Amino acid sequence: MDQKNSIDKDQERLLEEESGTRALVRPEEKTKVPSFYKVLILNDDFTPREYVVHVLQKFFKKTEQEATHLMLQVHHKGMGVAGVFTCEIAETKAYQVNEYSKKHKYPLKCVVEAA
Ligand code: TYC
Repeated sequence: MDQKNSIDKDQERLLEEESGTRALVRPEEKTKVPSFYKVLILNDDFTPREYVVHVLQKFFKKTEQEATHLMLQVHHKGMGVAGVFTCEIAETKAYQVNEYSKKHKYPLKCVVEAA
């Protein structure tokens, strides 16, 4: 049983103890924990370094220094985390970067992975 479920059960037991009856009422609105997704940026042999820095600044709001550092990490290690977002935002960022790079005729790619 996961933690959320076991908390629900505890709450149910408390309600029963307080009222001396079986609980018919469960907490109405269950708050959902959002899932997070990483946008990975992949290395390739053709995209210019300055363009990668530009993309990281434009789409991931990195400073020039942060963007340069991440670009070099990706260049040496093969990939890096450009950002962590909820599912829809992560998919949108990756799509925007990939389309933008196609338009500029560079093979730069972003992919989304569960965080
Ligand atoms: N490897 C590229 C080059 O040498 C630079 C680069 C870095 C490309 C990071 C993509 O995500 C990337 N021009």
